[in-house]
Amino acid sequence: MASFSAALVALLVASCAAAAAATTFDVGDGHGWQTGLDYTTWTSDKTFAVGDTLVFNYTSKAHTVTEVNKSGYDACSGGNSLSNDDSGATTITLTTPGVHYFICDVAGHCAGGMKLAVTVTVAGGSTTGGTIPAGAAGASLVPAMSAIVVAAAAGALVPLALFC
Ligand SMILES: [Cu+2]
Repeated sequence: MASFSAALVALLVASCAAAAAATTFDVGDGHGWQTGLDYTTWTSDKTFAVGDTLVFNYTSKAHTVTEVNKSGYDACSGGNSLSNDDSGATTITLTTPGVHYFICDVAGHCAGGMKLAVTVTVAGGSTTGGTIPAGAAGASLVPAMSAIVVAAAAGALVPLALFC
């Protein structure tokens, strides 16, 4: 029984770590935040969840990272910005699900490609009525659920609560 318990604990720890894992995305990867890139293409193969972080790297004062609403994004207007930074290294933690919009508010830069829209899903794969991409979200949920079922069967709900 001891070895079974040890295995169970290891499974729980691994599951909790997987469920809680947040991803840090370097916007534009090695290219950073600049004109001439297509950030729609950059996001196309990525899944963003609540708790993930976006890091924008650029020359300080040369660009801004301005969070806007959809109309600001569509019009390339930072007039009603939700946040704004031009420090050169802007870190944005995605704290709410839905679509988040970012532009560069330097004249001409948004039109030149510096606009980013990311669709943020609820971590763990539950849905709030939206647009969960198939695959990635569910894949992390299933092992976590399995661990909970196993833990319940073993009467280990108290340790589970401690670990998560
Ligand atoms: Cu710019």
